[in-house]
Amino acid sequence: MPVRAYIGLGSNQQNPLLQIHNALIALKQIPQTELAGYSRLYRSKPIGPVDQPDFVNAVAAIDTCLDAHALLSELQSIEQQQGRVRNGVRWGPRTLDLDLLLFGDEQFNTGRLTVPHPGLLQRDFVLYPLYEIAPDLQFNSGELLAELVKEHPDDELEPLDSPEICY
Ligand code: A4P
Ligand code: MG
Repeated sequence: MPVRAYIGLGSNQQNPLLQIHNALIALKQIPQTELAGYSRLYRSKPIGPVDQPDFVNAVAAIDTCLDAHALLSELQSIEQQQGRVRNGVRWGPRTLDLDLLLFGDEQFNTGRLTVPHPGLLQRDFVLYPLYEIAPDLQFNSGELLAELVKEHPDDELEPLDSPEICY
C-alpha cells in the first residue's frame, strides 16, 4: 500500500519560481510514486541568515511505495540535478531544498533522516501551504493542523499568482 508523504519545497536562487515548477515535475517522475497534489507558491522571508534573498516555498503531497530513505535519496538527487551546492552554510541560500515533512504517521530519527521534519510545526511557509492541501491533517501528537495554523502568524507570507500549470 502506498504511503502519503508531504514534501516541503524551497528555493531562493536562480529563478526560484522556475526551480519550484521544475521540482514538481521531477517529483512526478520518482519511481513507484504519484504526485497527489501541490499548494500555491508562496514568497517568504528567510529563516536563518537574513542577508539572502526571499524564498519561494510550496508543499506537495505524494503517494509512494518507496521506503522513506529511498525517497530521501530521490529527493536529494533532484536537488543535485537542479544545481544544489552544499557549502556547509546551515540555512544558507539554495537553488532547491526538498524536505520530507511527513511520511504517513511514522516517527523516527536515524541520523540521516528525522521524520516528522524538525522545523515542521514552527514554520509558516510550511504550515500554510500544507493546510491548503491537507486541511484535515492531524499530527501524531493529536494536534490538528487547522488549530496550529490559527495560532501561527503568517509573518509576511505572500501567496504568489502563478499561472495555472497542470503537472
Ligand atoms: N535530513 C534529516 N531529516 C530530513 C528530512 N526530514 N528531510 C538530513 C530532508 N532531509 C533530512 O539537509 C541536511 C541533512 O538533513 C540531509 O543530508 C539529510 O540527511 P540539507 O538539505 O543538506 O541542509 P539544510 O537544508 O541547510 O539544513 P536543514 O537543517 O535541513 O535546514 P532546513 O530545515 O531545510 O531549512 N527560510 C525560508 N523562508 N524558506 C525556506 O525554505 N529553508 C531553510 C532550510 C532555512 N530558511 C528558510 C528555508
Ligand atoms: Mg533541508
